Amino acid sequence: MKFPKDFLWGGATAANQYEGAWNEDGKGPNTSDVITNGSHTTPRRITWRMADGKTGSIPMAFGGSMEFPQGAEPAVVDGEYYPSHTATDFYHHYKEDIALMGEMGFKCFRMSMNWARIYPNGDDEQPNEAGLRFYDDVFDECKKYGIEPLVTLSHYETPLHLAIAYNGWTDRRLVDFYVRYATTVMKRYKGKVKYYLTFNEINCMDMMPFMAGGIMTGDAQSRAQGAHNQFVASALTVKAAHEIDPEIKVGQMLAYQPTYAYTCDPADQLKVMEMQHNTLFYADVQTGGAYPAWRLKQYEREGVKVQMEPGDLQLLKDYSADFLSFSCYGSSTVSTHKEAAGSGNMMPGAVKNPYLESNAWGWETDPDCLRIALNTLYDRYHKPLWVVENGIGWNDVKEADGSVHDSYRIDYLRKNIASMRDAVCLDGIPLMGYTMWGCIDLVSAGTGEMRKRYGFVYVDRDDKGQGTLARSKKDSFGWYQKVIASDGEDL
Ligand code: BGP
Repeated sequence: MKFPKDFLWGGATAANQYEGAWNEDGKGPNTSDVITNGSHTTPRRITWRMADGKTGSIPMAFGGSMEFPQGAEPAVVDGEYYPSHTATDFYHHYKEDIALMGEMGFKCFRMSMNWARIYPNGDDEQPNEAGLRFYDDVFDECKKYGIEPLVTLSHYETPLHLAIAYNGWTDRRLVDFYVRYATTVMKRYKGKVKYYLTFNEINCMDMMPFMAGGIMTGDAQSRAQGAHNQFVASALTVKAAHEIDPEIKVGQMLAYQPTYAYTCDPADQLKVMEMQHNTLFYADVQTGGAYPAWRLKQYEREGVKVQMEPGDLQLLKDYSADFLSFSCYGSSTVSTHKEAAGSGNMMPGAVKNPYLESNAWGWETDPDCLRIALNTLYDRYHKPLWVVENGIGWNDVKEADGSVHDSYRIDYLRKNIASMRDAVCLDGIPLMGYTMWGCIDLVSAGTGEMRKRYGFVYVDRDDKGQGTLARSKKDSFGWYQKVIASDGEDL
């Protein structure tokens, strides 16, 4: 069995984890630039400064509320280490990296554009020409190798000024700032970029409002308002895109994983339903075009009042996403019987699935997750899909001769791609492409570590930011090259 000829094979990255050059050529700071390193046992921290110069930090809470001390503003603090500041330096290595992607046979490169590189404060009147020129160069380089860019407009970053002065996406004015930014780039790169994603893993607004929306308050009201404003911004971006160039397709990007019940107790099935609802709410609105009744009831019960402007609901309906893309690394298992073990791919409350293996960070690998995810999402939304993140984090070892023997990665990808192939060839799911996460090594979003590597290409850099940044091919590099060349037949 083979994938269609026009299937967009490739890899995925994000500016704040890959690009570096955080304060070069007029770029402003963004929210990810004030988040320190962590590990799989210690959370990353958001650093702050007071007007009197006092500094400190708060842990990046997952799912909970965040409390900055009164008067504290998130800021870059001397003596701290911030992984995003140099990351793996795509900014100065883009030619080399894109050549490596070309050598693997990539048809597509998912990257994000750094909003603060284009509008340094977010609310500026004029864009930063040097920032625009950098992405022109990147897209020209992609074109040389016949690689189609897929651009995420905001991947876990918001210009820092918008967090401080507006409390991020809780403020409706961000809609205008974002649409100005999106319109600027869609016009500038007309003919060069056909595919855009509006917000990376938009549903992570619920778990990480600072990362997903520059929001400094973690309460339910702030998160709901932040999500609504992002939905409106997405719809207006779809509208603008179609006016600028009917060829442009704008997709939603959702963090998705199948959720299983630990037992056949109906109470466990209800738990699954609740977890799936929490995730799919975001796709119901952005791709489906309407708020689901159950969520409105929940807001009512919790006293959450989302401020909507007249016409918002019609806008969401008229300009829903053209396609639905998602990240999927494995699955998650929930139970009302067992104490949550804290494992299972970032899903709070998940328990260990006895049938599955996991990596050193407790992320379970599930050979059937993609087929299940693709069928579930297509059954519900009937729109083209795109797997824009999938892969496995591993503390790879580079041998003295520069080689990296990552057979575990090949094994993971082989099973996952086979599952995706079944969805396409046996179930008839319209799948646009597949971009493996972190195709060139980059820093981890969850922990800030460098050792949690995903790539086909190793980058010499450690958890403290030391290393030559030299690139070397892992065993999986040649394997993926062969997969692409055979249209996914030779796994
Ligand atoms: C997704 C994010 C990515 C990425 C990936 C792996 O949730 O969209 O930015 O990093 O997960 O996660 P981590 O880096 O924590 O291993």
